Amino acid sequence: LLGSLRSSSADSYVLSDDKGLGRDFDGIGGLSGGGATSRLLVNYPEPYRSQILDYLFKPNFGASLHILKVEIGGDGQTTDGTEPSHMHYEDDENYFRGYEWWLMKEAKKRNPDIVLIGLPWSFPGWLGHGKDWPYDFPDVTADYVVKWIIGAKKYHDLHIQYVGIWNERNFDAKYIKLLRYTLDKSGLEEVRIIASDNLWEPIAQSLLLDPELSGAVDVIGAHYPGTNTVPQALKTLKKLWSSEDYSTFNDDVGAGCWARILNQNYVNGHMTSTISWNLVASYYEELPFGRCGLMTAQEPWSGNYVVSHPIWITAHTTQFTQPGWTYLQTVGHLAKGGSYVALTDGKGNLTVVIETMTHDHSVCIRPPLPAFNLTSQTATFNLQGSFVSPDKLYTLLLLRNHLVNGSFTLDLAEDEVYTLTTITTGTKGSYADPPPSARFPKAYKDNFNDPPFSEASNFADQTGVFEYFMNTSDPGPHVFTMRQVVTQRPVTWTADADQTISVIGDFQWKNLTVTCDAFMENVKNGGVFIAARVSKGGEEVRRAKGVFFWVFANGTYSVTSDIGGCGHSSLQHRSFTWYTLSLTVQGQKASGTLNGKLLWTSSVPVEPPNGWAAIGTASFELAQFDNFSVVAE
Ligand code: 147
Ligand code: CA
Repeated sequence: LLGSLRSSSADSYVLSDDKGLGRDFDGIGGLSGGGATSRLLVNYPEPYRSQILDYLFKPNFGASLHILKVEIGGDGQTTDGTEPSHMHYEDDENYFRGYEWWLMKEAKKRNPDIVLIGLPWSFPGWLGHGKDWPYDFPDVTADYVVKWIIGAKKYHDLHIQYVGIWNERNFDAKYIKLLRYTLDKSGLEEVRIIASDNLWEPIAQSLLLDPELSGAVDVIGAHYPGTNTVPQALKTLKKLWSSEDYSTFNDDVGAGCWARILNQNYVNGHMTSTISWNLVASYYEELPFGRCGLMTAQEPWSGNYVVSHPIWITAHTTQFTQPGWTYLQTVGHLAKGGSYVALTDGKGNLTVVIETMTHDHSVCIRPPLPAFNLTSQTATFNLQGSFVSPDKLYTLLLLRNHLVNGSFTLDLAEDEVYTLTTITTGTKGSYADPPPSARFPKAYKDNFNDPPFSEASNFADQTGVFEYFMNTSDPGPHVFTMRQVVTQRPVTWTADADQTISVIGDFQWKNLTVTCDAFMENVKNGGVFIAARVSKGGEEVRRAKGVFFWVFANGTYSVTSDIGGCGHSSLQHRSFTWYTLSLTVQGQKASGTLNGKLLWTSSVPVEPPNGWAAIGTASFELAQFDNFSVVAE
């Protein structure tokens, strides 16, 4: 490093608190959900699962995140799957569904100070009373959300510090006020409200015009702000957050995006928190936004995971600052491109983060990034104000290198992040390499008898919610099953299918046999399917193609090439009993058996040539599944 110290031709910058400080820093976070982005994480075997959690949350180890934001599951499709609601039905309450409770507890175990945030995307259908809208009965919605916060405390000892309104959808001023009122009267005065997890407007203007609304809201959360805010938002004097950002493939360009926005969201946009969608890419890569997480953990069957570069970009800020620190006013752009921020704990500690990301190596998924130039450069930072008081000599740690000085000069290369800090506890944590990557097993079985979570391993619900179920009255072999439990179309966030579907396996599968026992609880209008070569999930689930074998309670069956397909063939089978369905797809031929007897053979379209296996129902209805198996070539 000494070799890089220069005295001439350097641009100089002041780091000082002479004129006071800037805004309070609120932390860097990751978002699990919106939706089902942590689905596969929970199925990882130990020690890999704990290692992944350490890379995300353990202080002074990896990303060491300050904030965990989670989806308040609402039974609807929310990007990469559905997450279960704590109230599937109006008279139902259960705070042990899904994996977000578990994830929050694991995060808190590692970092007791982690800030927790909840935000709904979809809501269960009953809450809309038949309308695809959560605000006609705002008291019902407020009560529903507050119950989730109370449940977090009561059943998991989790203190939710912030709650949002409706992700990237309309807000309703009356609802926000009612939410504030409901929180307060439930003894949750300290829970703060973020609004509106969309654009800066119209929430900023609404806050300026409505003092009561302004009194209810603590933080303006904007999504993908492109590092900028708007004058009206600044005028509110509220905290400004990038409450969802990043969403970029986690290669080096994704890491560059993350580095640039972590600094510039404050430098340009006065934002004091940035939250990554998503926390960890733990969903089938072929679902929407594959690998758009801070790291990748999408292979619980192999144990393989990848500590991607955004983890270490995060560490550059998170390991050397904490929520409660304060930005200096002396932050800004570098003369030849890039930016620097400085933060202090007010007790003499100082952290400076410098990023020099070039345009092409820091493009995020959105919004478009205007052109800019950046070259390598030499920068001198002059420490002033309390940072040069004679009794304090700062040891600034440039990752592994030390320099002691009242001013320092650095050669800054392109596409780098530099942290200079008085904090000496940071480390680049590591574990031995995880097992090598492997495809999903070609022979796979689940009898659903041994529930590790509320949902079966590796099944990724794309519409509806499939949960472990116990038939206490069943005398036969189907005591423990998996049951589709959503009986009404949710208040949707995106285009859920009209059928329910859970996908599993290797998207590359072409030739395979899928077998599953199924039981229709809807004696009159029920219908179930098993499928192969399923081509789509997430927000495109309505357009899923594949080979679908349906059996209906009215005694008919059908074979279709897409999830919405119709066409019934008659068959005399009894309803209200268990069936064993089996589907074999081989090249352009398919066949189906019912209870072991060949029922049909058919040719199948060339497209799609491959895809997941799946199970599901013909509508939002109760149905059970058991003894699922796949044998793939
Ligand atoms: C966000 C959602 O909030 C997340 O659940 C997830 O879907 C994420 C994926 O990038 O995106 O939704 C957005 C969708 C589109 C835009 C912005 C956010 N957009 O086109 O600007
Ligand atoms: Ca079973």
